[in-house]
Amino acid sequence: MLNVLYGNTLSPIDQADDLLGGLVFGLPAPTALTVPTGLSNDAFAHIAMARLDQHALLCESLRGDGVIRSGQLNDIHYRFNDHILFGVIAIDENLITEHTENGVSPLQTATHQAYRQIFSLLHAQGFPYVLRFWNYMSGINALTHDLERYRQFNLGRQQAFSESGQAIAGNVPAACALGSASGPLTIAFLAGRQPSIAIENPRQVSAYDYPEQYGPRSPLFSRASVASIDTHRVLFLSGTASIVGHETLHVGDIAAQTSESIANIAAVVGEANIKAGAQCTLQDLDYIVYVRHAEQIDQVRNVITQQIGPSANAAYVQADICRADLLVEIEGSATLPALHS
Ligand code: 3EB
Repeated sequence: MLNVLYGNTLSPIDQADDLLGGLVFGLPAPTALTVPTGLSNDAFAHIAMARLDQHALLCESLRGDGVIRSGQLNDIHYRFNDHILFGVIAIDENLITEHTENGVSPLQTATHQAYRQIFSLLHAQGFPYVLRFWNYMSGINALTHDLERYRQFNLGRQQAFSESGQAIAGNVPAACALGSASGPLTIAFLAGRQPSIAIENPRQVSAYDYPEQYGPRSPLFSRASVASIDTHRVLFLSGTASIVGHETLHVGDIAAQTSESIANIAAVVGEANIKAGAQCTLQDLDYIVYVRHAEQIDQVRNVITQQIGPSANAAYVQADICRADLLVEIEGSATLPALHS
């Protein structure tokens, strides 16, 4: 169902019929023309982030069985089968003209519009449960309109969740939010017909309960979700960083931030095992590692090799992280053994 291709994606694959969609990372940003047709369709997000561990694009692709249909609604391109729907929306803030006179930033408005469109599509198509969101925006730490852009994004996201009748605490989807080198606000999402199990981290304050010092509206995501998709179960590990309680730890120390992130991942996977019977180890996940400073990749990789193991399946890209003092963020996914009754 879910696989992350780490190989050289420039060699096309033959069977793309079961491809729902995915995300492609590269710098300059991949386009429909530079991604091999076997690995792309309309439901692919193109993210302007340099891959650090190989001279190849990174492609995270989602596969589904049975008949796959495609659609477009306003700015969303999506594909779906009987069980899941994957979609991508990209909104160019430069084209937003409304609200700016009230001090509402174009990014906040774009985020609000994007999430409203997503929830209305999912309602119309009968996939009410979002399992995972992927959020990418340029200049994520830049200060405009008197507010860091990530915090503007959180304002628009929270507003759209509320207006769309989505929970703003408790059972919220897994997610990541990262800064790209350029390009429009791009949000990918995977939704299903059954709720997933939201997992929190006992070492961390839930993101939806972060205090106001991190912005006027909290981020909305769970630390992981365990989704049942037809006969499969999948663990989606949200972007995980060096945060304990609600505070960033080890400011300026890349090795210690990586190690703390792995301790958080271990805690989240432990919770998933307890709360959802995930039976998952750190070696079972496929990881994407976002590194703020490209030259620090070796230090990050050394810690991952020591703590997860030499065979850790990790791909590395350069990205800005949503707090200026965070140097690394790690996300992952794993297909889990089926539940036996
Ligand atoms: C954190 O733990 C790090 O805003 O959707 C991780 C995953 C982070 C998702 C989001 C933010 C998001 O707060 C940042």
